[in-house]
Amino acid sequence: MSSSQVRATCPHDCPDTCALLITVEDGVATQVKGDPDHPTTAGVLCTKVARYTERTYHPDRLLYPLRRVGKKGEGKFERISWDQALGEIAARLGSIAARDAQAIVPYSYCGTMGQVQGESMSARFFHRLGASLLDRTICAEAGITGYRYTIGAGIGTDLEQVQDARLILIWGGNPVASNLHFWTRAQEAKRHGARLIAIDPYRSLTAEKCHQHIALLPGTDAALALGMMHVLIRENLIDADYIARYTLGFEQLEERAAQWTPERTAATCGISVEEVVGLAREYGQAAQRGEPVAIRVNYGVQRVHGGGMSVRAIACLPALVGAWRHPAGGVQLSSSGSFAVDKAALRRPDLLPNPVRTINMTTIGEDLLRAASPQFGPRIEAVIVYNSNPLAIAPDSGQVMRGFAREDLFTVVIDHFQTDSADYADIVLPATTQLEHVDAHTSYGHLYMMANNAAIAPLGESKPNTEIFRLLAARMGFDEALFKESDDQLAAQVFDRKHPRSGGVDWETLKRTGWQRLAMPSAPFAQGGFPTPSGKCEFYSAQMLADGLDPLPAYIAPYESVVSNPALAARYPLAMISPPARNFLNSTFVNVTSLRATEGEPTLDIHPADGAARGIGEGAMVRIFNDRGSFVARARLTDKAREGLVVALSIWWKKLASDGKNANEVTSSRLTDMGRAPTFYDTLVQVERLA
Ligand SMILES: Nc1nc2c(c(=O)[nH]1)N[C@H]1C(S)=C(S)[C@@H](COP(=O)(O)OP(=O)(O)OC[C@H]3O[C@@H](n4cnc5c(=O)[nH]c(N)nc54)[C@H](O)[C@@H]3O)O[C@H]1N2
Ligand SMILES: Nc1nc2c(c(=O)[nH]1)N[C@H]1C(S)=C(S)[C@@H](COP(=O)(O)OP(=O)(O)OC[C@H]3O[C@@H](n4cnc5c(=O)[nH]c(N)nc54)[C@H](O)[C@@H]3O)O[C@H]1N2
Ligand SMILES: [Mo]
Repeated sequence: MSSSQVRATCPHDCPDTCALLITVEDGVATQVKGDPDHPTTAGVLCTKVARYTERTYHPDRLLYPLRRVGKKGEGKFERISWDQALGEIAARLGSIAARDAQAIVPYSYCGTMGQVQGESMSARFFHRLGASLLDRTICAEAGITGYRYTIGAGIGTDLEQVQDARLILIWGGNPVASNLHFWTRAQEAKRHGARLIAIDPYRSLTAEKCHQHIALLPGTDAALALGMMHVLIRENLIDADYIARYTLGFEQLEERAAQWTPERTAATCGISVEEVVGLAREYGQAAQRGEPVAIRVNYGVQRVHGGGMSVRAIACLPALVGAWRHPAGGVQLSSSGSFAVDKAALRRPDLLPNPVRTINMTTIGEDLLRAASPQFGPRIEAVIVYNSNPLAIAPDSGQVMRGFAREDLFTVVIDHFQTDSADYADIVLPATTQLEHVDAHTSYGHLYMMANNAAIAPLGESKPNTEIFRLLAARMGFDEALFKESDDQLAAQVFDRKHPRSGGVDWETLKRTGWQRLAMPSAPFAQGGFPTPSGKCEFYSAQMLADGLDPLPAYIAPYESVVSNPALAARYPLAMISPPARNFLNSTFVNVTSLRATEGEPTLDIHPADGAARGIGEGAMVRIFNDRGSFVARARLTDKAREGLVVALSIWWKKLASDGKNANEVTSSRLTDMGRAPTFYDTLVQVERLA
């Protein structure tokens, strides 16, 4: 028997990007472990990825190309050969492109975070074709845009320093579920006496383990940050020296914050005046004592109308109190901006024959239903889906479903499984998993460049995304050499070796070692050096003004709340959020039996008072609805959800729910204040007991 260990990287959309060791015996992957030597993975994996082999060798893996034989959405398919599949796709795309290639739309997100199996060969293909571009906004664009205006780039507190913080605000994140290796370090800090405060409308798995939980109303985080600024400035808990040297616009910020008295803040956020004042004092006083104070702001705060502003307001706080002076202080939203990725080399935007339109993935439902017009351009005639499951994950799902159900639409879905989206495909193509292909990874939670080696041969006739687009390019007659580059050649172009932070990384070496830390210091802004236009932390942003936004941090009310839309709230009085369930990764892993068994079935957490008012008892089946649609879940009466709030942990596969629907039936496709991003957590609903 032959046995070996292969260095790999977790490909999933999670900040932790773990280093993996795969045990392979006689060509079969038998175990997936966390690399004990990788500093942030530290030998520990989440339950999901520890079961990676269960997903890879799942009996439902797609192993052959398929052609739809039933109606769209019905899920009836027949096996075809690769030759037939590629021939049909190339013929169809070719005839559409002969009229206007912009009628073809790629639809992809982060099923894999790999730079190679993500956007490399696929981007080259679509650019060369002249297809519409895709605005990949479904997750983080609001928050990262607000962060960039303020800090300059996705650079923040180094995860490897967090254990030394004395106060940690966990703001709109649930790291127990969604950022485990941050949580490990936060707990270490806690053991050394640090205070942990969760700011979250819901008592999440994380909030219940913090010293304090501030349960504000969804979408009101900017108000809380402004209220904190008010108290910090009024009580002189600020770092005047840091402000003078390294920030821009303090006077204007002071004026703005003056408007946010603790009373106004408390009323806006639905919390007490003591909570506002107490939070600001704790934060400011710890900083004044010279203690490292850290904020982990996460994407949970930015899935609302004012989501960009929420992140921006929070990102101002560390500069105000001088928290950046410490390696363990500051704020982290994402570390993605720390990496120098040569996207132009990978994706070749220079191949675009002429300027083309951009379709926003968040509004795919609306756009699929749109007619041709001078503003919109041609009607969408073909969608190629890979690394994503739009039928389950995109907002206003009823509309998305009607769009994908169009008989005249040609849809290709490339995936590991017959997802909700694959049921609407004309052709389904089987993709390889991370164990079967090569890739190179950045991270949005740590500072390591990562390599993924293929551990096993592709299962069945599955192929890497890259190979599929290589073959399609050949069928379309794209014969440039860049369509023949191997995955190793692509991977070698991922990290810009000449960039000082890349530390001269070499792909062959990285494949052997698995990972290499970026050459950058912790405490990135101890002496200013913010990558903003002014080089300072911008409390006032001229760029925002130029972009038509308020140049100062501001509170923007949710679209749908009791205060901002009382007429709507009269019919739909409950705010609904649908954050990730611990055992799923977006809609990935929902079909892994052991993980789904742990989550049970779609649930709705509802406060006992809200339940009682509707005659809903523990365990009752309920219907959650608004004008956009409805779905069914089992009620859990719990004060984890504050009164007026309901929580539907997500993202379920529709076909694995009793009613064939999920929480996105009721979410809206309206966009955030900046970044053109979704507002999943800005949703009013009503709930009723099912007869
Ligand atoms: N297990 C698991 N891990 C994951 C994922 C997963 O699906 N499952 N998804 C991955 C992905 S793609 C992402 S983007 C991240 C997301 O992970 P996080 O950034 O942690 O964000 P969310 O899970 O969206 O929400 C986290 C918390 O924000 C709270 N929240 C909701 N609305 C608000 C609000 O208006 N204000 C505040 N302060 N809090 C609010 C929710 O109640 C929730 O507890 O996690 C990644 N990791
Ligand atoms: N209601 C609600 N909706 C949400 C969210 C929420 O919190 N609430 N969160 C939003 C967020 S933060 C995000 S990031 C999006 C996530 O949305 P998506 O990025 O679409 O994520 P997944 O649902 O996990 O779907 C990824 C798909 O890619 C496939 N895949 C994985 N690797 C490969 C590969 O190598 N090749 C190919 N071809 N396919 C592969 C997987 O099998 C899976 O079916 O969902 C958003 N939707
Ligand atoms: Mo995400």
